[in-house]
Amino acid sequence: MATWMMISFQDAVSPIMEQLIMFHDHTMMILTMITMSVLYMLFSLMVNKFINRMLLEGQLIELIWTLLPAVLLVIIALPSLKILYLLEEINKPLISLKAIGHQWYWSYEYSDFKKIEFDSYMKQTNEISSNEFRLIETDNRIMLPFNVQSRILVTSLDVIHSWTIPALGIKIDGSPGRINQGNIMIMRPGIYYGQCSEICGANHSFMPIMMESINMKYFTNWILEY
Ligand SMILES: *[C@@H]1O[C@H](CO)[C@@H](O)[C@H](O)[C@H]1NC(C)=O
Ligand SMILES: [Cu+2]
Repeated sequence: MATWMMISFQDAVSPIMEQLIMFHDHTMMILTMITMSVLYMLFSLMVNKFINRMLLEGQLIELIWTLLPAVLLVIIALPSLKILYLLEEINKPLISLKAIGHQWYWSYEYSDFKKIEFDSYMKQTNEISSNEFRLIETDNRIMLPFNVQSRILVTSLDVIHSWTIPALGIKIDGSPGRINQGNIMIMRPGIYYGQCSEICGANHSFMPIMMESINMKYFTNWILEY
């Protein structure tokens, strides 16, 4: 869940975001290792008193400092590519949610069941209650059940927007005249937030995304009673 004073990632609520966080940790370990050894070498160069003015070449050391970075790059590239292709994977989604970007709000459609359509505007600061988050709460939430394969279709009616929920590891551009598809698999109930992520005009910062994840029974009730 998003809370105050967070500096790192939110907890993952989808398998893909778990993979992304693990990949981030893996890459950070390699980065720390490189930074520390470079700093050590810089420091020891400054303090030691050895000189070797006649040095022209050293085949072995050159081989090592060429091959080692190459191997490190492969170790980063392989899991990165794996997740990149996993992001595009989609497996018989049960529910399709359409998100349409407008200047400056999102509108949503659930057309699998009956024609459910609504706009989702940011709540102004004077409208929120004390348990809500400023600039990220919306008047109408999107609902989706957890532990179900769903699909998000993103498009736009004016300029390019980008629909994202970081906790789900999803970021999809909404371009006018195109429909982009993404896969949603929420693991837990909860409320997840996101913000438009493509500069789309004056009120770009004020078109947040808010999703509530509930169980299938409540979700069907919500659909039936809409
Ligand atoms: C942006 O939103 C604010 C607050 O809702 C509104 O007063 C303002 O007119 C909007 N700006 C534009 C350019 O529409
Ligand atoms: Cu935007």
